[in-house]
Amino acid sequence: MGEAFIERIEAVIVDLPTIRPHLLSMAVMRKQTMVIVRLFCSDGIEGLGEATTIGGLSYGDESPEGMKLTIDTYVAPLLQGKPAGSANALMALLNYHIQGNYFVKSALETAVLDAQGKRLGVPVAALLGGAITQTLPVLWTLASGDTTKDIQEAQNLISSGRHHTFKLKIGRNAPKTDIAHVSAIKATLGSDIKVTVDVNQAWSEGVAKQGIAQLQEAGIDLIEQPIIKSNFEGLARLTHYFRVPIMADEAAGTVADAFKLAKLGGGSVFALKIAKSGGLINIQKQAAIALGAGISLYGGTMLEGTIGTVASAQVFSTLPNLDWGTELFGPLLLTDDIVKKRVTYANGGLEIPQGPGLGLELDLNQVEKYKRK
Ligand code: MUC
Ligand code: MG
Repeated sequence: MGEAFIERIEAVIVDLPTIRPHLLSMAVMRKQTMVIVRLFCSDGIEGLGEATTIGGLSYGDESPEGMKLTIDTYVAPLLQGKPAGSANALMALLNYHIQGNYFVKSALETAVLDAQGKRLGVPVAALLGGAITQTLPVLWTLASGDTTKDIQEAQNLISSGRHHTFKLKIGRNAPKTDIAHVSAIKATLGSDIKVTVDVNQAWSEGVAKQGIAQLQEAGIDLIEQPIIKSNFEGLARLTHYFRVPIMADEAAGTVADAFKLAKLGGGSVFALKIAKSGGLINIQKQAAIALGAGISLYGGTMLEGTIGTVASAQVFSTLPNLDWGTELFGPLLLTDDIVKKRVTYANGGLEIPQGPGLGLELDLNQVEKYKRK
């Protein structure tokens, strides 16, 4: 049998309802939109990938509609007929012909790795050097916008054993209001429960200096992306100034961003996301930079559905310095799914599917139901 090649690539936009509105500083999510990539190969194997962003164009600079157009118009014709087995070769080709578009590249690379894993009968993590763990710790984000509801939600999740660490999204309200909200939640949950805060770039450096001082005082464990992503030096100043760890999220986009931040000391933790970095293989490159610089890692999410979440989990499971665990709870924010078997969350963690590739199967009836018409 000769080498398999790529026959066809399909991109489908799917809208799935969320269990409740999810409030971030820059957007309110009432549904999640994902672009599902189906990569059909000449040996009959299909690879799956996912390109998902948050709130249309309010978080990243690729929209679901734009990502589908990019795949249909530029990516599919470029990859059609090419050997399917080498993600490195295919990504080099994509990077040569297509600038930016990291979310799209991540989805394509995921589909190539999924197909190759299925072909060889191994999980994607095995193609990336092998997994260190088959489960990953997962926190939950409290983002209903209401302090009492958030506390109730956290207490229910603690007693069911599903999560024991929580992230709070702030930056929509005046700092004083947000800090009171965070402090009330932390005080109620107590010192055994870790609480982190994501400002999603909403504060100026001056406001951040005052706000973080109060959050540190309230016992918050980690501060995520307090200021605009382009202010690397400001992030370094805050990292040096405070005892509480500062995490770079939006700032730590690409491999080059990770290198520049590491050089400056911008952040003592990096939030890694396959969509920001342009794929799973780049996550390992960012992780190597962090390892060399003594920076801790956190497995981030673009609030992907099951395919993007499992792709992230496959690469995160290979990282030795994932000190802050992960936030791979995306599928739990959705009322329904498009895969045949949903992933399992228990005891504060995600069980990573161990089947070939991503270990997932698309449910075509569900895709039809939620597909944008
Ligand atoms: C972000 O910036 O971290 C991740 C979890 C969540 O609730 O929002 C995302 C985005
Ligand atoms: Mg964040």
